[in-house]
This record gives sequence, C-alpha cells and structure tokens, in this order.
Amino acid sequence: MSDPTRQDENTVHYEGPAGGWGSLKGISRIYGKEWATPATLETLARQNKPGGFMCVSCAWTKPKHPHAFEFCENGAKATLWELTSRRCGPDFFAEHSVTELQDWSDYDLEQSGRLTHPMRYDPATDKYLEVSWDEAFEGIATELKAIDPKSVIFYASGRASLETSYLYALFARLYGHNNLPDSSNMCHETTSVGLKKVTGSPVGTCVLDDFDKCDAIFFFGQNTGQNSPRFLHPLQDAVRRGCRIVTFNPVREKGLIAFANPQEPAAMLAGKETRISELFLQVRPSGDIAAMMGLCKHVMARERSHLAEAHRHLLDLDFIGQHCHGFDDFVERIDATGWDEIERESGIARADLEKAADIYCDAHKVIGIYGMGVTQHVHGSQTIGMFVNFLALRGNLGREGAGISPVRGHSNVQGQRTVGISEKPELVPYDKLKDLFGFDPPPEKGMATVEACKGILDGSVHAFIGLGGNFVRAIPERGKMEEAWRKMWATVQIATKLNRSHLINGKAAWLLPCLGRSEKDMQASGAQTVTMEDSLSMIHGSRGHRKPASEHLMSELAIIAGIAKATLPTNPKVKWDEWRGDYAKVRDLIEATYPDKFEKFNERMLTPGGFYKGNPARERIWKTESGKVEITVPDGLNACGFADKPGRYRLITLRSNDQFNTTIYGFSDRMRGIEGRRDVLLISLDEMAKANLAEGQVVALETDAEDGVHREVAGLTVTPFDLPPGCVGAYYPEANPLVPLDHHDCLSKTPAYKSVPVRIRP
Ligand SMILES: Nc1nc2c(c(=O)[nH]1)N[C@H]1C(S)=C(S)[C@@H](COP(=O)(O)OP(=O)(O)OC[C@H]3O[C@@H](n4cnc5c(=O)[nH]c(N)nc54)[C@H](O)[C@@H]3O)O[C@H]1N2
Ligand SMILES: Nc1nc2c(c(=O)[nH]1)N[C@H]1C(S)=C(S)[C@@H](COP(=O)(O)OP(=O)(O)OC[C@H]3O[C@@H](n4cnc5c(=O)[nH]c(N)nc54)[C@H](O)[C@@H]3O)O[C@H]1N2
Ligand SMILES: [Mo]
Repeated sequence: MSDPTRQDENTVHYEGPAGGWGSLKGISRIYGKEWATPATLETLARQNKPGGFMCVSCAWTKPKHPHAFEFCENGAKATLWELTSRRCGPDFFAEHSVTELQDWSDYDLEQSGRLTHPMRYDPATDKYLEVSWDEAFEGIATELKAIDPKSVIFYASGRASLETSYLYALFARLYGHNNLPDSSNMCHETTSVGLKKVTGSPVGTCVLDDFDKCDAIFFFGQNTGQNSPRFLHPLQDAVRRGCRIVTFNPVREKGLIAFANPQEPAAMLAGKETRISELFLQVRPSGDIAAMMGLCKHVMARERSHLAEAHRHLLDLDFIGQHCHGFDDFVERIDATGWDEIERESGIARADLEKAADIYCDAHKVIGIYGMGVTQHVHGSQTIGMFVNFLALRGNLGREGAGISPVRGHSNVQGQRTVGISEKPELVPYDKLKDLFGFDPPPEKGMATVEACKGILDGSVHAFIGLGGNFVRAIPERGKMEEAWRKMWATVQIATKLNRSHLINGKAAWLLPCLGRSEKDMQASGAQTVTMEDSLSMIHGSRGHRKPASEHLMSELAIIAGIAKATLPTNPKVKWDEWRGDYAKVRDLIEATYPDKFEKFNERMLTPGGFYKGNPARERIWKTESGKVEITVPDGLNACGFADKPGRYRLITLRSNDQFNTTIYGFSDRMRGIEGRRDVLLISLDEMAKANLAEGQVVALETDAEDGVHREVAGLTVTPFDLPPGCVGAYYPEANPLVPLDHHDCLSKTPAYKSVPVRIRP
C-alpha cells in the first residue's frame, strides 16, 4: 500500500500540509504586505456570507453558518486580483500596440490592472482607442445586423450571474441562434451529458449535510486543496468524526493528504494537521475505469463469500432490483475482466484496490467526488458511468449521506446552464419563452465549444462575443485557432482584465470593461443584487459593496442589455432598459420560465446557505431512458482512447496553486514544490532514466497523434516529479497547442486535456 504522507525523496516536493501558514504566505508573496489593509480585510470578511458577495473563484458551496473568514488562499487571491490598484486604461493602450502586447505573458498582461474604458481596435494604428459606450453598442450592432445570426458565437465563461446569463441566452435566441458555448464545454460537460445519461440528472445529488453523515468518500481526479479549498473544512470535520477517505490521483496532491486549518490558530501554532486520505492510490492517467472495475470486482467477490458464509447480501439488492437497469450485463463484464488487465490499465496493485473496496464495503454511506481528472478524457463519460455503477452496488445514490458529487469549476458555471445557456433547444422551455416574449426561438441546435472552434477554423463563423473568459487561451489546438481567429469579421470581449484573447482580434474588435463581483452595482432602482448557483445546486444572492475600479465600468448585465437593445428590433415584451434598471425584474422572468426551480426567487435569494434548486435524482426519480439508473458496461478499461507504444506518454495538463485557469497570479506551485517557473516538464526519475534525460535539460513536447498535423511546445525544463510510469505533466494553458481539437470525450466533446498523446524531443 502507498503511504499517503511519503513522497519520492528525489523528486521536487513540499513538506507542509495544505492550508496552514503556507497559505497566508502564499497570499502575501503575491500581494505584498499591503493586502492586509482594513478595507481589504473588510471586503474579505464579506466574502461568501449572507448579504455579502460570493467568491469569484470556485463553485464550492457557501455554508449556512460561515467561518469568520469564509475564504481560502485561492479565494482571497481571486478577490485581491479584482481589487488591484493598477489600471489598464487609454494611456496604457496609447503606449502599447496590440502586436507588441501579443508578446507579453499571461501574467504580465493581467498585471497591467483593471480595464477602465470601453475600447475599439483601430487596425490603422494597431491600437485600442477609447470609445463611448453608445458608440461601442452602435458599432457592434451595425456588425451584428449585417451578419447571418447563425454564424455568430456567444461564449460565456461561467462567472456571469444568473440574471446576466438568462438575458444573454435570451438575446442569442431573439437574435436568431443557439450558439452558446460555455466554459463548461471544456470542463464538466462530461457530467452534464454523461451523468445525465445514467442518472437522469446533469448535476450531483449531494447537499452539504451529506458530508456530515457519510462514512467514506472516494475521490477521483479532483484537487480540493488547490481548486476548492473551502471544501477542506467539511472534509476535515468528516475525517475527525471517523469518515474514511480514499483518493485516486496520479499526482500526490498535498491538499488530499493533509490539511492545517488556518481558521484554527491554536492547532496551527501547535503544528497540527489533519490527515485527509487514508489511502492514496496513484492511478495512471486514464486508468480510472480500470481502477473502478477492480473495486467492483472485489465488491462482487465479497458479496459472494458473504452470501455463502453469512447468508446475507452485501449488495443493496432492493436498490438494484427496483432502481437499476442493466445490472446483469455489468456483472457478466466484471466476471470476464481479469485482474492482470485491471492492474496493468490502472497502474494499481490488486491488493491496494482490494483495500479500497473493503473500505467501501464497510461503509453504509459513501460519497463519490470527481473533477477534471475524470471529465477531461476521451472516455470521461464512461468513467462517470463506472463511478455510478460502483456507487449503485450498495445503493449509495439518492440517499442521505451518500451520492455522487462532481465539483464544478467557475462560480456560476452550473447556474448558467440552469437558466438557458445551452446549444441544445430541448433543454430550454421554448413554450415559456414564446409566451413571455412573443417570438419563436430558433429550433436548430447551436454550436458548443468544439463546433465553434471548427466553424472559426473553416471560416463559417464570422463573429464572436465573449462574456468573460479567455477563450483563445483555454481551448485546444491553439496554433491553428489563433491564425483563423483573425479572419472573423467582428469580435467583442467583455472583461475585467486584459488577456491574450483580447489581442487576437477579428477585423472589427471591441474590448468592454465590466464591474467585478465585489463592486457595487448601481442602477436606476438602486444597488443591485445578483445570484449564482454553486456545485451543490444552492442558489445564493451576492451583493458587491466596493467602489468600482473606474467610473466608466458597466455591469455585465447592462452591457448585454446595451448591445441587445441596439441590435434587435423593438418588441413591446422585451424591455432591456427596465430589466437593466432593476434586476429583480429579471429574477421574475427566471421564475416565470423555471417555476419549479425558482419559486419565490426574489424572496428566497438571500437565504443563508442559499436555497436548493432541487434534484429528482436525489429523490430516486431517474429521468433516464429506462426510468432507472442506467448501469453501463464500458467499451474498455482505458479512458484515453489511444494505445500505449514506446516513446509515447500520456500528458496531463495541470493547474498550479498560483493560477485561476488562464489567470496566472504568480510562479509558485507551493504544494507541489515547484518554484519560480512554469515552463517545466514533469516526469518521474524512472522515465527520465529510460529516456536518457537529465534534470534541467530543455526539451520539446510533440503531439503523437496520427493526423498529419505537427504540434509542439518547446523550451520545457525536465523536472523530476513523482508521477506514475508512462506519463508526463505540464502546465495549462502553456501546453494547449498540443491538444488536437478532435481529442475529446466521445459523448460530450469535452477536450481530453488530461491524457494527450505526446513524445519528448530532446
Ligand atoms: N485556485 C484555483 N481554483 C480553481 C481553478 C484554478 O485554476 N485555480 N479552476 C476552477 C475550474 S474552472 C475548475 S473546472 C476546477 C478544476 O479543479 P479540478 O477538478 O481539481 O481540476 P484539475 O486541477 O485540472 O485536475 C484535477 C486533478 O486530476 C488529476 N488527474 C489528472 N489525470 C487524472 C486521471 O486520469 N485520473 C485521476 N483520478 N486523476 C487525474 C490531477 O492530478 C489533478 O490533481 O477548479 C476551479 N477552481
Ligand atoms: N490544457 C487545459 N486546458 C483547459 C483546462 C485544463 O485543465 N487543461 N481546463 C478547462 C476548464 S475546466 C475551463 S473552465 C476553461 C476556462 O476557460 P475561461 O473561462 O474562458 O478562462 P478563464 O481563464 O477562467 O478567464 C479569465 C478571464 O476572465 C476575465 N474575467 C475575470 N473575472 C471576470 C468577471 O467577473 N467578468 C468578466 N466578464 N470577465 C471576467 C478576465 O479578463 C480573465 O482574464 O479552460 C479549459 N482549458
Ligand atoms: Mo472549469
């Protein structure tokens, strides 16, 4: 069995626990000592509290009884990043041409500070020039009116509020398309499609209380300590009351090993940390289907011996009989799968899988957690299907203290889907839209992220609006995409800070600065509240109170309303000015469109801990094809969709502790012991020896796909790191040119960023 506290001595590593003093130092290192001013601390004290604002970092839920400071290292970084005193205004753009800025790093671009004025790109001078909001809206409307709506993309990056997202989707449909890709398409779309296929619900079944009741938690490919650190609090509580945690991850992520709680000064001073995972298994990237098959195989073996010896079942046969479809075929498949194959594909020894399965069998209530380590694979959907199979064996679905809980990324990414950001017309109540606004929404399916990229590549997409995000940087196939992007007729970016997507422009381009979530949003009816939905389907109100970074900023909702009003013909039922003046009226529309989820929306939005949207799967109502949980048989044990061969590695693209997606706060990946640089190739000592590589050597990675396209990222420094055989690691977004556009989950088209076939060129 692997020792969860031990790391390979000869590879880079970090001694301390997650959280602890390191997390406070992590904040100071980036922002200096100045961050701890009374005004900033006051803002942080309101973060994730009833009546305050909801963190712009992750989507982890906000509890009913928050801590004094209900934020974490990375939530604080995200807020401070928004509160910066630096400004990126007309002076900055007068000094730097767009071509010059294209050579700046992601870090340097965002360090230039908050955007302050609406800007239009001037191709003659290659510079952004200041424009008035009216000029911007009119200019964009002129372009949009001249283009076939079907060739226009409206992207959303997962942060914009429910109110803004609802109006954005309405604008798209009134204008005439369903081309509404979302960052979710690169993230948990595997869940929205794959989990829905097997449970009938596109979201997890757990609520926060379940974490107080479960006996065991199984983690697959989610890095809590870094990407949803507030989740460490309920985990720590769970461990302290005896809940057992088993983790499957190729990287020994510190946050899942041990945690020192910065909210407990006495424990911190005494150097006390809580061990999180009892068992930490270094699965091969894409080896989760195999690992889960091993777990199920041992549970079946125990069921049979239990039945023979004790004449009782270990499986929950009532649940399986009443609620599952396809169980017998799955058992047949388990029996036909040998341990050799399971060990080879998972990279985990049978004895370790059996230990993990024993923990499962001994627990009455089990929660399954997963993140990008599951969703971003060619067979990510099948892995989710296997996870559901595993949980179903002992009825751990739709029951208190048990269930499946995907951890989402952006703070409102789940909510954007709930209120209509979708390329699929069947997911949106068209009858309601028709009644409310007197129009026929477009019946054709729209483009999601991969289709949008294809359309941009083949020249059939002519315009792009980005509601937040950094699309060009986050997508696969960056080389070809940047080239093709410039052929578009119009691009519009709504953002808080400058990033590379604002520098790769269409023929006409605008950059529109918006309010951040911690800032006061004043409209005709007064200060506004916005709402979002977290990972556990709780809806929260959020109210910013800071003075906006510039007097020229508009809220995201006001910008969408401004463009829409200038673009669309008048319609007496569509009242952009009125909605913009009072967001409560938009919430009324959301309630009218989705009455089952948003009953008494305005009244309930400030409920401490949020209000629950509801989920039939939690009540054991399965809206699947068979009306039951679909027990699925995977095609194979390997989720990466390509075969092993000599010299081919599976590349994992990783987030560091100092980044939020494409936003790079700094260069310390504290919990992995990587300091001062991001241009690294992480590889085990064994693989280094096999490939004849020396520490510090500079190499290139090339994609090892048989499609005739050359893709490479050069200048990576070989860095020994504790990883399983046959794989390497590099940072996202630097490694994105290596990901082929067609390398994605088969069912949902989520790019397979966690297993890209590559070879190393010394
Ligand atoms: N601080 C911070 N917080 C964030 C973000 C951020 O960038 N920074 N991003 C936000 C967003 S949008 C998202 S989606 C989430 C992302 O949060 P996570 O879901 O945690 O995503 P990643 O960090 O990309 O990868 C998760 C883990 O999967 C592991 N992994 C890789 N391949 C495999 C595999 O084949 N099997 C298994 N079992 N594990 C594997 C990696 O080692 C890593 O620990 O976080 C959100 N929160
Ligand atoms: N190789 C690889 N690629 C990946 C991933 C991976 O794991 N590996 N992960 C994928 C995932 S999970 C995701 S979610 C995507 C992320 O893709 P995106 O969501 O498109 O990218 P972000 O980096 O989150 O966007 C950052 C920008 O958002 C803007 N911004 C910040 N706050 C606000 C705001 O309040 N309003 C507005 N309007 N703009 C704001 C800022 O200008 C900032 O530069 O990347 C995907 N790409
Ligand atoms: Mo994400």
